[in-house]
Amino acid sequence: MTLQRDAGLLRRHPANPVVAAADLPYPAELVFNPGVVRWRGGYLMAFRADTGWNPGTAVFGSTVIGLATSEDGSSWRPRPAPWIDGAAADVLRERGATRAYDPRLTVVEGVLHLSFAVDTPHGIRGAVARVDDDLAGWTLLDLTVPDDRNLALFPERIEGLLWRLHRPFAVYGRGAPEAFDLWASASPDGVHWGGARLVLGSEQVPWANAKIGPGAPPISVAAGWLAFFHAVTIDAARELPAWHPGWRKTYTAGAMVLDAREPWRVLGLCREPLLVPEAAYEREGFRGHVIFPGGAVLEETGEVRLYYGAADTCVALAVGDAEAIAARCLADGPPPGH
Ligand code: BMA
Repeated sequence: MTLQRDAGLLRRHPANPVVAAADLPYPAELVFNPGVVRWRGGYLMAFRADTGWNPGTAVFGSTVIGLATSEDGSSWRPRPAPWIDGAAADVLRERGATRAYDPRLTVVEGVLHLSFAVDTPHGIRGAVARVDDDLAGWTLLDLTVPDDRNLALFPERIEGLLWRLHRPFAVYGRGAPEAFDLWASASPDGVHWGGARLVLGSEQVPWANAKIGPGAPPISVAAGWLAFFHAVTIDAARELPAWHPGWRKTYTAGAMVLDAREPWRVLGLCREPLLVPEAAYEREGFRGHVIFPGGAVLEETGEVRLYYGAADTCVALAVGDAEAIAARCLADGPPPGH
């Protein structure tokens, strides 16, 4: 499968990568997969940082979630110490967690929320947590049943309910390997979730031949919700540059518009990817050719800043016009039926 060119709706920021491992004041070989929100007049980022690369086993010894702050959204100051170590935090460790990673941040009704993936010996689970105002502590609200991850909360209640996008791993009953889809579910309180609806099947994304998953928490646009996602294309014949031996998956960013009141309904899907790995920092690293969007900030000017992990190695930023991206999704129309 040949990857299409990108839709030409985003520009990479000249300061890219905006956060790299060398910027961290603690040991890290990789810093990637950021969640970003506007917070207290500035910007707040949560990211994944890995250290202790073992070339023999091709795994990292430790994964943590770190925080960084910024006044302008492009120059970032990491905090002096890691924030969450999934293997050490009591509430996760007592549930058997071995690591926590891929954070997303959403301010819901003025309260900062964090969602992230948790590896456990009984499967991968998605966590939803409420964060204290001073960022010192957090309260776990929900851990999904396995296997599920890439949780992204909507920033507002819809018809009185909280909503999240997520990506369960339907290993049996789905046919093709890794044909995983994007779902939504709702909750009255952030603790009890249900009413799951399929949002987008991986087969509906024209440039993907494997799994898809939610990216950044959706942002509000005139027609509904603009939601960014990641989509995976595997070329079995082409090994990609990576420290990870045998890496063949290309991750791209895509966009769709969801209905304002029925957020599982896709009003428009941009038929071309929004970002395809092209820059050196997207093509080379721990896993080359990876763009993994986790944070979207809508500015008052209408500009959207999309923050993404690049090559599973650093954090990068691309900017565009939110309504223009939504308009392209709507012009392309809803995806063909499930
Ligand atoms: C996914 C997750 C992400 C990672 C991506 C690309 O399955 O593990 O953390 O960025 O793969 O390697």
